[in-house]
Amino acid sequence: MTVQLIATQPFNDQKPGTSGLRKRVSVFQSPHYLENFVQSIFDAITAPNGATLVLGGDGRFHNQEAIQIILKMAAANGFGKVLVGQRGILSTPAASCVIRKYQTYGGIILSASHNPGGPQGDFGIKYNMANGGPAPEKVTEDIFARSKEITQYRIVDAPDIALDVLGETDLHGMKVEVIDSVADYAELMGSLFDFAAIRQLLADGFRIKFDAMHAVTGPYARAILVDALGAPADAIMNAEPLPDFGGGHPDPNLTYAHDLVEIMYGEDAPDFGAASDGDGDRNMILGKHFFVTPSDSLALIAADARLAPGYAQGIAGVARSMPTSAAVDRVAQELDIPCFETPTGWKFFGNLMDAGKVTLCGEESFGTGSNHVREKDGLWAVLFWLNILAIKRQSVETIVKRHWARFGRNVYSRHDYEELPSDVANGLIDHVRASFASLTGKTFGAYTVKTCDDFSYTDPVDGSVSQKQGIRILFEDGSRIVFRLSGTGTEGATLRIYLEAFEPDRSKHDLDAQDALAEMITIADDIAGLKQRTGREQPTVIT
Ligand code: G16
Repeated sequence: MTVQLIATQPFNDQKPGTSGLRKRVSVFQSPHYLENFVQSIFDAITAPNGATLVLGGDGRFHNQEAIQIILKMAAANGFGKVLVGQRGILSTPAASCVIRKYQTYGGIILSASHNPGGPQGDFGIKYNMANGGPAPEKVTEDIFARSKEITQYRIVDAPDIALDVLGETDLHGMKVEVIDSVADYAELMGSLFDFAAIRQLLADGFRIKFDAMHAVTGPYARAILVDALGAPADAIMNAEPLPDFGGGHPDPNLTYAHDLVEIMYGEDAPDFGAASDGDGDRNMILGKHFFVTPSDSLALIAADARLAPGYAQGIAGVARSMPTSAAVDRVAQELDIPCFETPTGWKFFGNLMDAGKVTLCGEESFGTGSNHVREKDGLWAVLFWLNILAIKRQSVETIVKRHWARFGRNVYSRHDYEELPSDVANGLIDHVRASFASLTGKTFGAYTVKTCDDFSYTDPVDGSVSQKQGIRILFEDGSRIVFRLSGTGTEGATLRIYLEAFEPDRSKHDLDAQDALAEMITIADDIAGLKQRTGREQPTVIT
């Protein structure tokens, strides 16, 4: 076995987005592409000789090949040990859990999350720090800077390592330890939630359906929901992880998790439904014929956090991304705890959690989590809901409606326009930005614009500033429209429009969100010239 120095040339497109570098599989398969980025990570993080790394991915197409390359590069770059999930698999929250539990230097996670997989699909890679969370912007900028000047990478010339059997192997002096992908994570969940109460709820006939979408959470859900909590095996659907997610789009929302949605809105629907995404960090929560928005889910969990043993002492504070609805702000106000508003991207929560300022965090993009790890966590959210349901013994719909009756309802929806030509999307954003002065004070039907801005965030812990994180049009009555371009797409640009209105009147809480927001939807079109600029009559996805 020898260390090889391979000459290479920089690629100019390795700038990490909202969550790491995501590209088509074919891009990652092109010569030196993955290797350049991995070497750029290793150069940027300057780990001491002999450091330990965690490595795993969501099992999508190209996962195995990439794991082998990264192991050989880690050995050539002086790492002492790599903890790798069995068969190269670790859900994103499980990777975060393992990094924290074994106090490793950091970890590499291979995932393009909710983006489709397979040879024509997407692949992704990101670096997580010793706290278990995604690298902050300062580090991703260093990685990007290295990727623009790289001239060579280091790799060991060695045969592939077997990853199906647990145990330790030597790779050019570096230990490769294959670990159980599920065990550490399942143990952590058992320490946070009232498993006995959930087991009793299920034994009493409460029916659940969890859609793993042929992605990474199948084995985790089986170990926890079926083996530990006693749910029947058929409570989990699409449980077998597949490299192409069975041809589906592993994004747990009303459009892409349609199999589950049909069941939950059909005859004889189960009492509780949930789905997770490609790498297990997102969640969607459903009741019988009822959808819980991620923003409401966060607010509800915050309000009832004390029902779960891991949070029985109360929560220190909450944080949400700017486009997430202000439902959780109202709960924070009543609990008299701080509430932080950050840019989109889980990495912005890390400092707040490390500093003990917040316990719970969430995003409208189907992400909810807490300081138990430093990633959002799909199954954690499912277990939190089951814990609450096991204690309250009310339906999902009743719990949500009682929450609205108490706090008021932040009516909310997100409209996505996927795969727009980049110039069209950028033109639209520039146009709205250029209209700030003329919009302020303008009245559209029942709504008057109070102010407009480009959201900017100063991290209260390290003082770092992130600018241009989305355009906010704020109305006099507290309603708002936010325009933002996604940072996770791989093809063209995805425009996201976030719509929110506050409804204190209980008699109107049953209205469908699209109906309640109809006027705002028209105003968004007026302000941005949506239909005319995009040539689209409808959004691609409505959540
Ligand atoms: C990632 C980030 C999230 C973010 C989401 C959507 O999630 O971790 O913090 O909210 O993307 O980002 P965007 O609106 O820029 O597409 P995931 O599940 O894809 O890792």
